[in-house]
Amino acid sequence: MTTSEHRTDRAPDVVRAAYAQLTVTDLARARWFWADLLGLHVQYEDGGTLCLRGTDELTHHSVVLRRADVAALDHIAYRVRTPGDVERAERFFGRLGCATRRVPAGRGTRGVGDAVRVVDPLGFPIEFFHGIERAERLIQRYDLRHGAEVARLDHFNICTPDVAAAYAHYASLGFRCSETIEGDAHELYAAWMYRKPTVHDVAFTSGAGPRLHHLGLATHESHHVLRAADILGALHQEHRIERGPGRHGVSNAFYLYLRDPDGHRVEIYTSDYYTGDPDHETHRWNVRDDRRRDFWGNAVVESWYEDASPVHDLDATVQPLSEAARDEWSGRVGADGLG
Ligand code: 4SX
Ligand code: FE2
Repeated sequence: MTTSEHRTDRAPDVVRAAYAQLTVTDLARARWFWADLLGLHVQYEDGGTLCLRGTDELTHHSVVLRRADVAALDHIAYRVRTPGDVERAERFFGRLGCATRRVPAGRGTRGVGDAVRVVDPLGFPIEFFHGIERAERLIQRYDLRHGAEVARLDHFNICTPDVAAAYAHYASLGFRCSETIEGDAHELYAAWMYRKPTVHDVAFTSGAGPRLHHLGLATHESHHVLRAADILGALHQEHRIERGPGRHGVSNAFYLYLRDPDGHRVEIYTSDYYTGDPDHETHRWNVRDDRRRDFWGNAVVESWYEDASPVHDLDATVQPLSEAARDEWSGRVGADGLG
């Protein structure tokens, strides 16, 4: 094999979790939640689509909402380092026997250049792109900030029945692991993996899948997280607060989970840590450590373990689910005597 052939065989060089495209049933209600409450900036809108970005983001969007009859995940998208990495992604997933589709610039999501979409081995619709329209710098437009003042997309959290398989797949894509939740025999209940030097770009929650568990959106400070909760209380929309505010054990982030008008879950997340050193080690939590998901020991509500958004295939048809072997929800961790 020549050097150049060898190079095209490599996994694509993923830069970061870049955007998620969700379908929503009522765009006006979704606009209230994502733009007015969360404070995402509306970069583009028409009758069927909203493109949103955080105050620090310099690319066209990090959340895209598309009007449809069923609320689901259209796709998650990773930005790759070079145009050649888009082709590498196509070959990488083609070799795995996955469905792949090229989406030329202008034919897919607004602002995005040549891309490839795949259904990955875990069943998730994923786009890989390099080029994306750049957007006006809003970092110091304090006059435009409102709501929770979301700064940027931080991560995707996905439900999958086999967390060990998800870990192996993402490791083969060059992701490293910052933290895990494990049983006594090191069986995996959850894992956090990254390309950008933070705790994660993607995390896996053990459960029926493929489903989207949540999008993690970062703010600069914990008072922004509290502000989202206060605004919801003031508007008598407290039922949209699902879990928190609290301090995570895993990641050490300060957090709040909300449900949008269609039930999509979003996490407002701040103050995790740097992971970019080459010898950064995985931090492992035991599944019986009650600080793992909330450092102060507050119980996690059942809906957080049970509910998640369905996901589309490449033709926007909702995909069937496989059930999980492992269940972390307390009391039923008991399959192997835990809990
Ligand atoms: O609930 S966990 O503390 O395990 C957790 C959940 C940590 C970081 C996250 O982003 C998350 O969604
Ligand atoms: Fe999260």
